[in-house]
Amino acid sequence: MGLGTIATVGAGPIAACVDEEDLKEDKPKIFTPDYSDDIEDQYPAERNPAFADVPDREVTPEDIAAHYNNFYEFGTDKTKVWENAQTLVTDPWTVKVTGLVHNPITLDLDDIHLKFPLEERMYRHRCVEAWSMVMPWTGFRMRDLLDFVQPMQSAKYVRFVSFFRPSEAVGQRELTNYDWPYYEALTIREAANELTLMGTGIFGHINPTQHGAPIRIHTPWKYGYKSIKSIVTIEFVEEQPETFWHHQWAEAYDFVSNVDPSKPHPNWSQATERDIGTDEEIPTLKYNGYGEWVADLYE
Ligand SMILES: Nc1nc2c(c(=O)[nH]1)N[C@H]1C(S)=C(S)[C@@H](COP(=O)(O)O)O[C@H]1N2
Ligand SMILES: [Mo]
Repeated sequence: MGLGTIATVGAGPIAACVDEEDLKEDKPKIFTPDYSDDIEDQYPAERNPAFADVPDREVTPEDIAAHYNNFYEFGTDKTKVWENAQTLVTDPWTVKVTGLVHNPITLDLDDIHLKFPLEERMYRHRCVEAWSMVMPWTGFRMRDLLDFVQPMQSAKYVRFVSFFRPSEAVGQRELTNYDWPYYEALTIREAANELTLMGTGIFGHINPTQHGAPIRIHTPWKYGYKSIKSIVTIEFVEEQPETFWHHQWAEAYDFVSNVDPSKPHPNWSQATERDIGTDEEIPTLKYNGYGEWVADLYE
């Protein structure tokens, strides 16, 4: 996993014979993009008491969460994504909200952080690869964006597209068997669900690039790949859209992709998961434990 460096450097007092400065040099760092003071003043946002913590789980240490990422635009080695992602320029940034809406809008970096009320929520995050984390995310409800743009009656799905900038993303240059840019989608009802967050920050500050700066989504009852990072387009459409991973391997990655311990991946069981913070193997929960919020969407 390559987490050895972090654990060594992060753990407790450093032995007297070790040059502390040298160790600091080697330590993976956490960089957050440098946005305006107005934006930075939004952090940390107030935590929503309904999602203040996750019962029976420990918060994943930030050092681990920030250096173990899936973001194929920056390669397939999860321990290198944080470093490779530093080449992505996220200021300026725009998100075009378009398609079947009465009020289309293009959000700039200020709008992303200032237009809708930000809050913090502790969420479980379950990757389809059977590992998980628990992290405090900052963001606004996708529902607030829906209220603003006013989807038309005919809009049934929301489609999200990430950036396409091969010059800034080594994975888009080298992983040529993928259908870039990354794209995902939700039904309108899923997008309007209380849980669905447009994620602008993590651990009380702006998203580091590896977590999807400046804006990504969080749908914590679904596998992590539905939570598309670094979005540039949000489009409201009538027909169910294709998605990046379904296009890649349809039998393994369906449109809905709700966390379900009883439905194995073609290559492994989904009954348990490894918490990458504690390294414990724990049972996977139906809807990742969020059934009370979302089960009615699927009845
Ligand atoms: N654009 C884009 N978004 C993405 C991915 C990706 O490769 N590209 N990977 C997904 C997967 S598989 C997971 S598990 C999460 C990881 O989010 P994190 O690195 O912030 O924990 O991002 C998701 N969003
Ligand atoms: Mo994932």
